[in-house]
This record gives sequence, C-alpha cells and structure tokens, in this order.
Amino acid sequence: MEQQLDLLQPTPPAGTPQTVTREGLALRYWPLWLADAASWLVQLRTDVPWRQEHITLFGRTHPIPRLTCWMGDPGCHYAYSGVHQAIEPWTASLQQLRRQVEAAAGCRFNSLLLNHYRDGNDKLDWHADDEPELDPEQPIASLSLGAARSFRLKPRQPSADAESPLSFELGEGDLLVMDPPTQQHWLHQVPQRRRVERDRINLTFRVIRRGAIAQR
Ligand SMILES: O=C(O)CCC(=O)C(=O)O
Repeated sequence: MEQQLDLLQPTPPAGTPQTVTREGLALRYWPLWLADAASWLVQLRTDVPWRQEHITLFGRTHPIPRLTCWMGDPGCHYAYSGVHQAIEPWTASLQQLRRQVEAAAGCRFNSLLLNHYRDGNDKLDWHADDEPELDPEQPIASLSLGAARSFRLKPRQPSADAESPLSFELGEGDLLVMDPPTQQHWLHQVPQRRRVERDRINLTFRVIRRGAIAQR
C-alpha cells in the first residue's frame, strides 16, 4: 500500500531539512524553502526558452507531456529517453538561484533541467535520473513552483520485504534533495492530476560527470 507522507508537520527550525530514509533512499526536504516563489513562477514562464520535445516509442513519435529546458555550463550535454536537449546558457537570475540551492544542498551543480507542467494533464512517468553522464555520487536538488503536485517514489526492485511506495505533495517553494544512492535503487514520477488547472514549474539541479563534459 502507498505510504502518504505529510512532510509539512512538524515544521523544522529554519535551515534544517526533514529527512526521509529507506533502504537505498535518502531524501532531504525543506518545505516553503524559496521566498517569492510566486514571482519566480511568473518570471520563469516568460524568461525560459521552453521547448516542446518529442520521443519516439515503437516507431511512433509523440510530444512529451510537458515543456522542458536544459540549462548548463559549457559542454554539459544531456540526453534522456532519446531526447538530446540543446544547452541554454544560465540566465542571471537562475545563476543566483543555483548558488542558493548549492548552499542548502552542500553541492556544486553544473546543470539544470526545467519542466513546465502546463496543467494537471502534464506529467512525468516512472524513471530514475541515472543517465551515464550524471554523476551518481552527487545529489539532485528539486525545487517546485506553482501548483502542488504529487511526487511518488517506488523501489526499482520490489522484493518480499519491499518498501512501500512513497507519495507526498510538493508545493510552491518546496526544495527536495535526492541524495545518492536514491537514483540507483528508486524510481520517481509526477502523475497526472486532471483537476489541477494551474501550472507548475520544477527545477532539478544536477551534476554532469567531469569525464562527460565535452571539451570545446
Ligand atoms: O517535477 C518534478 O517534481 C520531478 C522532476 C524530475 O523528476 C525530473 O526532471 O527528472
């Protein structure tokens, strides 16, 4: 049975994350971490060069159910599900936000995947962020803006003493850090929630491995 986590209670002291640990899973969570989350949403809707990417499955090409943008330092190329995204340079404001997220997460990030869920029909299917160019020793930091949506996690290999799937709401301004080795052992998704009319933007700050950074 799915375990619904209410991470908003009790409120921790400022700066101290709540933690969730299971076998192979380590999360840190700061509710309402970002001040001015609503203005960030307005700004990012227009300032980010959003793209509609497509994937090909069983010979048929489909638009992926959300808009995306890949931002990063020079040479930080990334591909997932057959999508090779062009690298956009950091905007000045996202550079600053990167530094704030780094201070909380305790890690230097060199890239950022942005997802724009236009309403509750947009979604992200079960996957792990385990592509070969990502550094498996580094965390991935996820910052949410706009509509609250469910974020679900389940073990990659269910066993007899399987951990239950986990689900919790990621609301406006919440910061979630997925520490290693979470991506190796757990999958995550953002399911559809049809009654949601508001949009949501999620930013995942990542580390491309040094050996995978293209030299110019
Ligand atoms: O939108 C989210 O909360 C998660 C995003 C994510 O998992 C991803 O971009 O890989």
